[in-house]
Amino acid sequence: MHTSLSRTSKHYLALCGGVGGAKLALGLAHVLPPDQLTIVVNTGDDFEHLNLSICPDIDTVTYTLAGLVQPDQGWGRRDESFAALDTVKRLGGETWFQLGDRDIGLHLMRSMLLGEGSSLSTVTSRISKRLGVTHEIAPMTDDIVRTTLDTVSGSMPFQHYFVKARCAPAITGIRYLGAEQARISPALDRALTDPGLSGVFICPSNPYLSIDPILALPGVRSMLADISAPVIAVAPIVDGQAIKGPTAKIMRELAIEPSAAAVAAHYADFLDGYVVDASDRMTLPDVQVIPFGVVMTTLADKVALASRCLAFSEQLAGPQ
Ligand code: FO1
Repeated sequence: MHTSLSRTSKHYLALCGGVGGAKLALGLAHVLPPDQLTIVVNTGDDFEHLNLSICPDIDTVTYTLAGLVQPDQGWGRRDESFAALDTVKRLGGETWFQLGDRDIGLHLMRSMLLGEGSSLSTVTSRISKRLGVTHEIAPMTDDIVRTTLDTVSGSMPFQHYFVKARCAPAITGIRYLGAEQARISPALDRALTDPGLSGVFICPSNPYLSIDPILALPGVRSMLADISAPVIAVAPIVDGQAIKGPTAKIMRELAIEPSAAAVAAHYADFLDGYVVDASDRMTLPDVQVIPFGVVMTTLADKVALASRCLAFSEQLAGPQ
């Protein structure tokens, strides 16, 4: 694990949300050594629930890289039990958010450590290392940012919209409360200012719910536009359909035609390379587009896509 402030070797940064992003992050962790990759994760989904500090995207990435994730749903722990939640139910508490017993153990530790004054970066690093992850996983910020959905049924915090309301209410707007005042995390700052930064990968996460909270932090968009390292995004949409989750539905509700091209347009101010499914081949001004299998089902798919992203970034960077 790299902790030094100056790096001499190549270094890569991945920006990601939960399930979809974690798949590419896992692939990248297979093709890059721990001292060459920083994975920075969205925290706009975080919330306080049952007095616990819950960071679903950080935990999804951590469990995925630790080999502990529930493989079918892509979040939460494998081999999970729900005895604690049964007790919450019996006592009349809220049970709409499925917290398993093993998962709750992590939330207890994080809540305690944050309560003692540790930063989310420190706590995330400690938890991921203790679970056996050797690559650096960091929050986008140590400050509080909360994604809030304005919908036809009123405004709601992210998890209320995503889990409790099952993404059903039509969206009229998305806000990242606290983002304007937040500072980027030390790991994100280090990566973006590292002279050895050789590539940035925007994982195939929901652009509006998972990547935009990171881009909303002061300086991130402009730094991505200014860095010499290539910025490469992987399309989260294939042939107008979201690979996973409500991306296409949200785009329609925001009056954006759901397509891989529309996602590229959303990132246009900093994008250098774009990886799309073969069915979405396109030409874009100032962006090189390559076709590749972006639907990651097996570990081999994840590793192959990560390898292709890496080769693409080397090609875009040119001879060093
Ligand atoms: N997603 C659900 O759809 N339902 C749940 O009950 C749920 C519980 C949950 C608990 C811990 C955790 O780390 C993630 C959990 N997720 C659940 C996933 C999470 O809400 C979303 O995948 C992300 O926030 C979106 O990236």
